[in-house]
Amino acid sequence: MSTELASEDRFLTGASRTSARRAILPALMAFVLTVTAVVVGVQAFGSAPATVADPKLVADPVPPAAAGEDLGDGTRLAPYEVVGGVKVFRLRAAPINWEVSPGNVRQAFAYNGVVPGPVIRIYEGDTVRFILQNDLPEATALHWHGMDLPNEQDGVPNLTQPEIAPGQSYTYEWKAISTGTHWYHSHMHGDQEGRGLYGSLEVVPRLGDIASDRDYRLIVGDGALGFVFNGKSFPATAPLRARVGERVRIRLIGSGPEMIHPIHLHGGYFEVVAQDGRRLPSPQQMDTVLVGVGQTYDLIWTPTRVGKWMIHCHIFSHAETHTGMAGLVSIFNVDPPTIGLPLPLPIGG
Ligand SMILES: [Cu+2]
Repeated sequence: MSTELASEDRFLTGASRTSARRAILPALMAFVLTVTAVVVGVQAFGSAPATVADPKLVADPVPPAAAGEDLGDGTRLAPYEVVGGVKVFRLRAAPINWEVSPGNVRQAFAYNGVVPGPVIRIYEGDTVRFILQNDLPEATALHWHGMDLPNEQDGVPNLTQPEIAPGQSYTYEWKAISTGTHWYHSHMHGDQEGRGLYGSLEVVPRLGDIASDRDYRLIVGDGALGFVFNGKSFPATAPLRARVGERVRIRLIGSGPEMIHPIHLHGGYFEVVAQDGRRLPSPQQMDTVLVGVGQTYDLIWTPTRVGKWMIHCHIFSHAETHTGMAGLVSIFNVDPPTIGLPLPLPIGG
């Protein structure tokens, strides 16, 4: 009960706080007792369907088109509309049946019907609004990881906002100040994020972004969906395309929720050019980077040879089975250059 009182007290400010507390305390206690009784009753009544993989719980499927343009890495760009100068995004959290790899269907939670949720790409200085509809069988809240924003928009249930109950919607609004590669995710319970409630949040700097010919993201997951890149386990991970000589940007995002993964790229080194959205003053050359939960890294890779080059977690139980590769593996299909590079000398006359 003391937690409930403290929670209510947060919404009172300034000189009104003491007198208001004195006046409303008895009524508040009665109210809290009533609410607690109702909540306990609802939880007892509703606990069984919330924890069982019941097909009836799966909401109406969301057509993938609602999640926007395919970015070529298994993710989709979030569509938005501009209302009074504000970019307005709509996100619907709902249970879905998600095929992690052929024949491996899990009950997932998803934003707009896809895992990861759609990629939110905005510009520094944009004012953005997110209308989140909760069609999950349980409460939720949405956190904007890495964003510099007002505390009440931070998306932490029972700290900066009330929980968003099933069937309710909630609106967030903030101005994009932090730039670079970040992400968004459920901040409710430990398992909502691992079941698919996360996505890439990319803020393009007004003064110029990291130059690249290709822009891919790989969100690393190790929760209820197993070991997944962008919601898929190899061989279902999206094949990535590049050409020799191109600057390929790879945004690695550690969504966890549990583990640290050494992500290794075959075919030479890459440069780590940003961490947690911040440009590094001295990019580092590596072939393996350790991606912890909550971290993001921006890599630039310039392929020098044609072929099929793996990018994978180097903990083999996260990427291999006795019957072949599975889990955290994606393949870069590198084609010859089109222009701009000298072609190999012809053999013979
Ligand atoms: Cu791993």
